[in-house]
Amino acid sequence: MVIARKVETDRLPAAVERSSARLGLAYIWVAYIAFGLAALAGMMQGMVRGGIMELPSWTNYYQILTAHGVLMALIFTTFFIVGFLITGVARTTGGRLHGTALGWGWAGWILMVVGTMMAVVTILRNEASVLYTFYAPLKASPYFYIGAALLVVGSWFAGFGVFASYRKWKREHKGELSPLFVFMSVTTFVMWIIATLPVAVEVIFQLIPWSLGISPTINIMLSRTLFWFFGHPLVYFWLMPAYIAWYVCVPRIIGGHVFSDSLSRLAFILLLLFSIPVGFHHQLMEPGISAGWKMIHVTLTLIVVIPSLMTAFSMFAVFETTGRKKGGIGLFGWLKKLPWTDVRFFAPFVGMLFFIPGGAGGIINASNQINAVVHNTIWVTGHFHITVGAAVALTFFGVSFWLIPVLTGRTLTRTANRMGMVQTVFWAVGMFLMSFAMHTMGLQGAPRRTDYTTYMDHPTALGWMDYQRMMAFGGGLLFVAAILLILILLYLTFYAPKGYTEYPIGETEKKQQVPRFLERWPVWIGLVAFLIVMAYGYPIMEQLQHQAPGSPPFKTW
Ligand code: HAS
Ligand code: CU
Repeated sequence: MVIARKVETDRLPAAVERSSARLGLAYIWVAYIAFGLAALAGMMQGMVRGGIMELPSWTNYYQILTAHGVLMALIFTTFFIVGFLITGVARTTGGRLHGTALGWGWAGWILMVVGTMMAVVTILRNEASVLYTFYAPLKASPYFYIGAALLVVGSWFAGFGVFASYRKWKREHKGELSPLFVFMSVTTFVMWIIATLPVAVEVIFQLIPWSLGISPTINIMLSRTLFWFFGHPLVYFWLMPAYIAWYVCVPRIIGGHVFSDSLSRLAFILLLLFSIPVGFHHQLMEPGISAGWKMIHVTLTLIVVIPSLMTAFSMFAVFETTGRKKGGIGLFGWLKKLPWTDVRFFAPFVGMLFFIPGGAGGIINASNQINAVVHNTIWVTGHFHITVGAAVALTFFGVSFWLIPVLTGRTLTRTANRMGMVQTVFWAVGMFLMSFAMHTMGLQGAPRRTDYTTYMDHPTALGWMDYQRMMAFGGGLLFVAAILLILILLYLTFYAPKGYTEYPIGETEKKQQVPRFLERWPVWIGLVAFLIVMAYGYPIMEQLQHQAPGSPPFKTW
């Protein structure tokens, strides 16, 4: 295991040059500040719902739940993703971002920080307990929505920085295939920019005027449709960077090779095409959308599962071929040869394990009739804690353990590595217990997004209490893991020994022929547009034409 290669590599230049590293670090640290606050809120929620603790009178469950969801799902993820992708693009396009890309990167960071502050302050002032989906007719202060819009626009700027680097690289390497990491980052941002347009429309034309009192009512159906038009690709915006780490970084960390360049690119193109036209799988139980359109979205949802199955296949292939090359024999001998004590591998690997039930749960959710059983129950909360909260989050932690040392010119010491392993185990056990309890209670009908209640001591609800306590216990472990993580990352930022750390970028074993059409952006973007118009055009037109009476705003807290 090569973790601290201080002595022999001291003279190597840093993988990412300083000005780019500083930008990356600025993104990563905002991400982890949000993460720390979100973890605290999460732990309190678990305790409250488990009946273990009561909140002081100046706050309430829904305020804390909103803080947790917004900080974790929207702020931590977006900042981390930009920090990771932008530095990876720097690393694979010559070690640095040029002036234009850096400019976009910093402009994006400033907008995102301002947006974050606006959203967080309104939540803290108890003016925005609308949860992270900010569903109408719950009404937040207009500053909350403006903050959310700035966060999104800032992330577009970061995307423009990635595009600028890509364009420059292409100009300087005429006729060559772009590096895999860059290709995947460009795909992720193209998907993200297209997917955030509908939520921008919702926020700018519906929520803000309504929240300001300019328009007295809101078309609820339309606002929810526009939200999920964005909301599903949002979860793939979290997943795709984790996949980049799996496809590109993990093979290098374990001393293997990227399984197939073409397959990896094809998986990303499929994610670009099919992440977006599927939002109705979040609205299967809603009136106002006819069954036929729901059916089309369900079918497309099952198609977007395919690139994930391709990813599972590739990762198994990488693990097995690498393990066998290292001398693993028999049916499972190769497993023993994987670097189990290297947290850079261990954390994302545990994430992958979580994604097996996570993906299966997703397919359950998407199955129209079964959705009636699980929708709006705490099962769904269980589902997204093992997808984004485990598969994605553990991968991001695993990346942080090497990315922060790369950016600060320090090394991941043996002790830090060991602490990282402990942290991973705490996170995994906490998440397992919590999400197991959530899935089980959800099947018994326990609703999501509710404060502590025994429903007037109804026997069914009393039967959930053991699971609620299990959830709270899991949440406690997660909080311990979060504190430990932040301590390790502080150490890696400020105190770890100086030295060279590798930015792991895997390559294929032999040069592979990659079909050029995979990089024909106009074709793919045209196809995305076609799929979107096909899946959403008619239903949105209908929602505009046959409007139910609009709703005035509600402040329920
Ligand atoms: Fe989901 C609700 C359907 C994936 C996140 N999802 C949510 C919500 C969130 C979320 C946040 O159809 C709640 C939103 C809210 O607040 O209301 N989801 C799916 C489907 C998939 C899926 C079909 N979801 C995700 C991912 C997420 C995420 C990824 C975050 C990152 N989801 C739904 C539906 C709902 C929903 C409904 C609405 C429910 C309702 O009624 O409200 C699929 O894309 C999943 C495909 C994945 C796989 C797994 C592949 C496995 C891999 C690991 C391989 C492991 C290895 C380990 C290699 C098929 C890649 C090797 C092991 C060795 C032993 C060697
Ligand atoms: Cu979805």
